[in-house]
Amino acid sequence: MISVKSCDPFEGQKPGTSGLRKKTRVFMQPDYLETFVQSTFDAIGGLAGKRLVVGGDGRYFNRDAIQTILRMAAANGAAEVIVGQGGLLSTPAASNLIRKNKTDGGLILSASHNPGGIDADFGIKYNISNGGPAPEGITDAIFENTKSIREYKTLTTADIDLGAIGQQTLGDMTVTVVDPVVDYAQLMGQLFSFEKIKALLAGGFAVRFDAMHAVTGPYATYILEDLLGAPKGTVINGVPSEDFGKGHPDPNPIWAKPLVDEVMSDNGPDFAAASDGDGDRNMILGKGIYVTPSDSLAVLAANIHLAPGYTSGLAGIARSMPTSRAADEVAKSLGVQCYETPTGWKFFGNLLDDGRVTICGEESAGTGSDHVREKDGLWAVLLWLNILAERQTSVTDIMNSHWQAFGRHYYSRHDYEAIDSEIANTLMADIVAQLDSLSGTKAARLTIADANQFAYDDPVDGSISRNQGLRLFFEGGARAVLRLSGTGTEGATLRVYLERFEAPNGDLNMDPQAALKDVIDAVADLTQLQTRTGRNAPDVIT
Ligand code: VG1
Ligand code: CO
Repeated sequence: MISVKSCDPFEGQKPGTSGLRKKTRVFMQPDYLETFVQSTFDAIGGLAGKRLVVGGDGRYFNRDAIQTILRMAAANGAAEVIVGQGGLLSTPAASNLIRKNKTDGGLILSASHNPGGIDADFGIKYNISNGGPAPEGITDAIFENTKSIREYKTLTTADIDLGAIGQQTLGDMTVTVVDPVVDYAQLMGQLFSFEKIKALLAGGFAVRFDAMHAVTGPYATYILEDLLGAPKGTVINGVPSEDFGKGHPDPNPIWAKPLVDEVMSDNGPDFAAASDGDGDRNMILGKGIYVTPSDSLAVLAANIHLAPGYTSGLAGIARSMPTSRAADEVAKSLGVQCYETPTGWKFFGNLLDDGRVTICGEESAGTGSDHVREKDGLWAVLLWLNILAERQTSVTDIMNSHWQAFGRHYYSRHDYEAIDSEIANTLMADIVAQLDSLSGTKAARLTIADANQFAYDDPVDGSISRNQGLRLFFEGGARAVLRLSGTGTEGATLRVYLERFEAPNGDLNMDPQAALKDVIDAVADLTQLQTRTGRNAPDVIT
């Protein structure tokens, strides 16, 4: 039993969308990680006799953190911890292992798309026995515990050999080191027609996958190159490094620019994709085309029955509120419900567990299904490949025919990163203060029809989540959403989500920024965000 030195991991702030994320050096302070871990074990009623899965995206401090967690789990009476070899597990693979081994839960070490390294970011989150992120009841309890915790339990033991597959003992606890890839690859083989994808690739269909020096490297190399026969070199940046090659493992047109440039060039691949640090998100590209994540969700939903694991179709679709309403059109045509949840995967868990939805997605490039309880980057890539193999056509053709059938939801997200927190909070508060009087007012060339803050009533457990983003609905159907990021570690990040619908008989081939010009100007006019933040353009446009 070790007394905790004064330490408040959340700094009095309730956790955001995905556990605890801070600078790596903050995590490396004495007792810091321990405070979070013991608070988590206490929040789930202790660990006696329980089994956990532990793994991370391989960033700096991953291995040390795992050794600390293993000692604490043993001291807290756990029966077994299953760890990925080398401490590696992608987030969806960890979710799969929790479900497959029926463990009580798991700890995932990642700050996802945030850069890694001693001067970058680290993170940790707890997942429950369904394999999904802990719901707010548990994250709130962890947060409360961190405020009052006085001591934690650990052992003084040598390190476990994380390289050796098989069982070792730590105190009275079993540590089972497993290959991080095989179970996951097996699951993918059950959901998709590897034969069809193999034939597509053998026919010369060229694929490029950018693992961004992060955890999907070993998964993508094994599945795409070894199992599906794609040529060596199909996977680039495929060896996970502790600082992600000093890059930013965020699969978007800014951080994966070399890949985007390649597909836009004359002799680029037919299909390209990238994944983020922990492997739960994806970017999809075809020759000459970037598929927005919102459109990807809609296309996957409309075509998912072509994959063997989904031949019976969809129970329903769920999307996060800022995600475009393209998926709603698909749901309508299939006669199934489309649920709208707050940002963050944890809200999909109840809907999936209750059998209400089969596929879920977020505008931030997270897509997934009921096969695990996390978003899953490679899953989305393989589903796209399975669909392309069945339809024998190009990504561009699939997009054009989708828009001709359903209309096009022009969409873009503008991020203003690392802005002063006070400026960001005041900007949001000022709009909230005017919310009731905004209807009918002009903003640049548009008129506001309605404005509100999104609140979610969970239809399964009845919980209510309020203040989940500011929504501005304009006359004519355009929409803008403003919210502050919950995953950043420096200042505040303001996300502005912009959307406008164009019917099937309209102009379906505009440049998205041009198509959204009126909405962009309306938000600028209403919030004066450029004057307030001192930025004349967003840092990242997706
Ligand atoms: C961002 C995304 C959100 C996603 C979250 C975690 O959150 O917008 O859609 O679920 O990251 O994804 P925020 O609060 O910064 O907007 V990941 O890949 O970091 O686990
Ligand atoms: Co991620």
